[in-house]
Parts: sequence; structure tokens; C-alpha cells
Amino acid sequence: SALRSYEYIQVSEPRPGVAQITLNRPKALNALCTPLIRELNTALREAQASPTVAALVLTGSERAFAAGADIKEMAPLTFSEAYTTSFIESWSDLTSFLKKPLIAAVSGHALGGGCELALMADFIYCTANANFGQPEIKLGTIPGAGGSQRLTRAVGKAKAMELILTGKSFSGEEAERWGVAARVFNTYEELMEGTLKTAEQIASYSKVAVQGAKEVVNKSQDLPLRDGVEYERRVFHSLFGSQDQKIGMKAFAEKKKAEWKNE
Ligand code: CO8
Repeated sequence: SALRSYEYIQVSEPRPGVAQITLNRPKALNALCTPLIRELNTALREAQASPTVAALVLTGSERAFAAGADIKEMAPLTFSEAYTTSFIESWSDLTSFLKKPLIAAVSGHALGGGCELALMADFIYCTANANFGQPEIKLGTIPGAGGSQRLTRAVGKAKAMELILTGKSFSGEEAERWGVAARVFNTYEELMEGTLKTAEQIASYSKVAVQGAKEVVNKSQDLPLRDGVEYERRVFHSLFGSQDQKIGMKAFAEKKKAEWKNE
């Protein structure tokens, strides 16, 4: 297929319906410099637009998912430059346009902006010894790409406050126990196999239903419960207008495999 080539990331389609984006700046442990973020943004938009992609995986290397924003790039930045260029604004919303599900597969360091990037995914799979954290406080700054909000929603205020004020990191095992990660694996190989398998499974379902499911779960993060439940019911009702609902339920009754039309 016509996959574009990049300098700081790699894009592949390792399984049917699955696009994998691999952060690839090994010399800097995948530190998120501006050109990398720009490439990632392009790749995510292309995957969203691609008719052959139904689910996405975002990963780094065995040693590092991403060790944060590029400290060397940020070091000389002034307040007025950051303020007037809205530094990082476009990064903290990297996945907000994405309607297709995105799984982050985290091995090694996921620090600062790297942790925040993983938290932007729909869910995280990781290795037991992955190294998550928001160490910005040690650099004289604070999380800038949603970490104080998304980590707090994931682990609760007490733990998030402790983690962000001390800058101490937490393991993949803890991430799973605290609800930051959906699943934990012993090795990098098992992580990648498990992630691709899940992505392939999701990609095998009706695209219409998958998009609806992602949309309603995400609404739970923004809406009060009553409004969220009502929103869910509206989307649920609307899916009776899809062909795939008819196909799925008919296939169940006939004990056959559903052949989705994605309509
Ligand atoms: N920025 C720039 N370069 C980095 C970064 C980084 N964040 N992390 C690592 N590197 C570079 C190192 O400078 C080193 O380069 P060189 O060989 O030229 O000296 C190379 O990567 C390898 O790193 P180490 O030699 O330090 O490797 P170790 O295995 O000894 O240590 C660590 C690994 C513990 C991960 C260590 O590199 C480290 O502490 N890195 C910084 C972690 C950090 O503080 N991250 C937070 C950055 S602030 C931030 O992310 C703000 C968020 C803003 C929003 C972002 C939006 C997505």
C-alpha cells in the first residue's frame, strides 16, 4: 500500500484493518520534538481517513515509548513565545479528531509528554516494568499536555497529586492495578502480540458500531451521568438504522459469522 515514509515515526499495517504507528527517534528515547509531533499528527489523520484502517496501535521501542517532550527544544522557550504561539495546544489534542480506536502499547519509559500521549489513547496496554511518570516538577515545570487532568481521572486525586508533586514514576504493574492500563504483559513480545491481536479483533467488528461505542464511552468523561446515559441511548437507538445491526443479530439467530457491510 501507499504508506508515506517519515523521519521520526514508522507506519505499517501489520494485521488486517490495523495501522501501527511506531515512534522512532531512538537516540533521544523518542523525545517528542515538534517535527515528530507534526509527523504523528499527519499519520493519525491519514489513518483516520484510510478506508483500509479500522483500528490503530501507537507504540515506541522496547526501551522507550517516549521520554517526554524534547527538553533541549523547550529549554530556551520564553513565556511570550509559548503564550503567543500556543505552544503544545495542538499536541494536547492529538487524538481528539480520531473516531477510530487507538491503543497505546507502552514498554520502557513513558514520561512527561510520553505519559500524556499514552493517556490520550483509548486504552493502554503495557509491560510490567514499563516506567510511567510525570517528572516535570523536577524540571521546574508542570504537565502541559493534559496529564494533570487525564491522570487524575484515571487514578483519582490523591494518587495523581502525589505523583505530579513528587515526580516519582510508577511501573506498568501499578498502572494496571490503578486503572491507567487495561492490561499488563510480562515481555515486550507478548505486549506487541497482545496489542495487535486486540486491535485486529476490534477491526473485525462493524465500523459503525465500533465508532458508536468509542463515542459513548468518551462522553462519560465529559457529561454528568444522566446526560451521558441519555446520550448513550440516543446513539443506541440510531444504530437500529444501521444495516450492521440487522446483519449482526440475524447472524446470531442463524449461528453464522456476521459479514459486516459497515453501513
Ligand atoms: N528530551 C530530550 N532528550 C532526551 C529526553 C527528553 N525528554 N529524554 C532523554 N533524552 C536523551 C538524553 O538527553 C540522551 O541524549 P544524549 O545521548 O545526547 O545525552 C538520550 O536521550 C538517552 O538518554 P539517557 O542517557 O538519559 O538514558 P538513561 O537510560 O540514562 O535515562 C531517562 C533514561 C530516565 C528516561 C532519562 O533520559 C530522563 O530522565 N529523561 C527525561 C525524562 C523527563 O523529564 N521527561 C519529561 C520532559 S517535560 C515534558 O514532557 C513536558 C510535557 C509537555 C507536553 C508534551 C506533549 C506531548
